[in-house]
Amino acid sequence: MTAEKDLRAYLDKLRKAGELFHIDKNVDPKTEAPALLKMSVKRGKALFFESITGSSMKVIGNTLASRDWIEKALGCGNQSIIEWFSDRSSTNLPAVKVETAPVKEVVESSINLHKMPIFTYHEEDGGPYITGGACIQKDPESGRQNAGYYSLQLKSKDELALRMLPSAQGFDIFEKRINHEKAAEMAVVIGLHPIEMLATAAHTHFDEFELAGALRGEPLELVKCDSIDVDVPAHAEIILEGVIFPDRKEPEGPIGDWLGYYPLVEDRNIFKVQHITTRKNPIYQAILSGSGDENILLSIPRMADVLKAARKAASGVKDVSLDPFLMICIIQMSKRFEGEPMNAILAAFGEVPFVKICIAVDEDVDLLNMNDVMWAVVTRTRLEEDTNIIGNLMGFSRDPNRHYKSKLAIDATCPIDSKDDYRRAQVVNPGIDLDSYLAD
Ligand SMILES: Cc1cc2nc3c(=O)[nH]c(=O)nc-3n(C[C@H](O)[C@H](O)[C@H](O)COP(=O)(O)O)c2cc1C
Ligand SMILES: [Mn+2]
Repeated sequence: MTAEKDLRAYLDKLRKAGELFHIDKNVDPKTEAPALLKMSVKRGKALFFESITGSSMKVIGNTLASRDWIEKALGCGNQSIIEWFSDRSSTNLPAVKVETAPVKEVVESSINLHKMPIFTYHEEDGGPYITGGACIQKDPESGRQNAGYYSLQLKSKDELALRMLPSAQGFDIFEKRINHEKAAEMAVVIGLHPIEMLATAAHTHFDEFELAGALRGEPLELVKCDSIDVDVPAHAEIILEGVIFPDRKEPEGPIGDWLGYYPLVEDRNIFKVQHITTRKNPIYQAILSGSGDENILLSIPRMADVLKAARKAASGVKDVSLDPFLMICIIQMSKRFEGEPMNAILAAFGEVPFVKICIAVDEDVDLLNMNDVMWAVVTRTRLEEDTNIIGNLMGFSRDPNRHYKSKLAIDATCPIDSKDDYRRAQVVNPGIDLDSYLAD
C-alpha cells in the first residue's frame, strides 16, 4: 500500500476515521490555540483550526495524533511501525523532479510573516515560533540536500532567528556554505505528509527525502524553488525561501521544550525570508512541544536505529521502546548469554544522545507499560551487579543538567541460571470474557 501524496489527503483520512477535532470559531494564536492543542493532545486527536486571528491560513496541530493511529494510517500491515521503518529505511529512493507543483499555486506578492498563524506556545516564550518547518539546505560539496526540523522565532515581518543547534547536520552544511563563500540558502517547508515529517526528523546521513521515498515505496516529487537553488516537496502547503545571514545574530528563546523547561536564551543566526509560495488555501502546521507529534517524530526513527544497533550488539533483541519525554529507552530481549543486555544497552546509548536511562527486560514484560517495566526493575535487578553508571558520554544539550553526561544502564532481565525462580504468577484462563458473565 502506498501512502497518499499530501497532508490534505491524510487529513481527510483522519477526519473520516473520527480522529480529527475541528474548530470553526476564530481562535487567538497565543491565548487560546496552544492550550486547545494541548487539550486535544491529551485526548489523542489531531486538531484543525478553521480560523486564527490575524491570518487567513488554516492550521493543523497534533497531526500524527497517536502511535496506534499512525501505524494504521501508514499501512504497516502486521509489522510494528518500528520494524516497518527499520526495514524500509535500509534502502534509499532518490526523488524525482517535477516542473509544476501544487505548492506553486500562489506566489505571495509581499513578505509579511505577521500574517501567518505562528503560535506563541508557552507563558515565557520569547515570541511566536514556527516549530513545524522542515529546513532544507544543499551541501555545497556533495550537492546533496539535507532536511531537519529547527524552530524559528519570529523577529520581524521577514526575519526569523534560526534555532539550529551545532549538533545538527544542517549546521555543518550552513558552515560549509559559508566557508565556500556561497550564500547560505535555505527553504522552510510547512505542511508535510507524516512520511516526510518522519523522514525530516530522522537522523540519517543521506538525503532525508530519499529516505521519504524509501518509506513511501515511491520517489518523492520535488520542485525547484523560485529564488534559490533548493528543491522542495511539490505537495507541501507553504514554502519560505531565503538566506541565513552568516554574521548577524540575535537572541533566540526561550521556548518551552519537550522536557518541560525553558532552555537558555542564546544568540542565533537570522534567516531572512525573500520569497513565499503556497497552495491555494494553505494549511499551516503547528507542532506543540511535548505533543503526540513530537513524541512520534523524536521516537520512531530513533527506535528503528536502536533496534538495528542493539540487534548487532546482542542476540535475541525483540523490540524497543523510547520515551523521549522521559529520556528512557527499553529493550525487550530473550538473552542467550549473561552480559548481552548490557551490550544492547550500550548500543542504544551510542545511537541516541538523549537517552539517559536504558533498561533491558525479558520477553514476558510489556515494554510499552512503564509499570510493568518498573516491576521488572524492582523484582529482577540485583542493583549492585546489574546496573552501571557510564560517565563521560555525549549528553543532551537540552537536559537542564547540561554538564551532566552520565547514563544509567539497568539490566532487568532474569539471571539465566535461575530463570525458573522468576516465572510470573498467572491466573488460569487469563483471556476469559468477563462481559459474558455479568448480570444484564
Ligand atoms: C518538532 C521538532 C522540533 C525540533 N526543533 C529543533 C530545534 O529547534 N533545533 C535543533 O537543532 N533540532 C531540533 N529538532 C531535532 C532535529 O530536527 C533532528 O535532530 C534532525 O535529525 C536534525 O536533522 P539534521 O541532523 O539533518 O540537521 C527538532 C525535532 C522535532 C521533531
Ligand atoms: Mn540530515
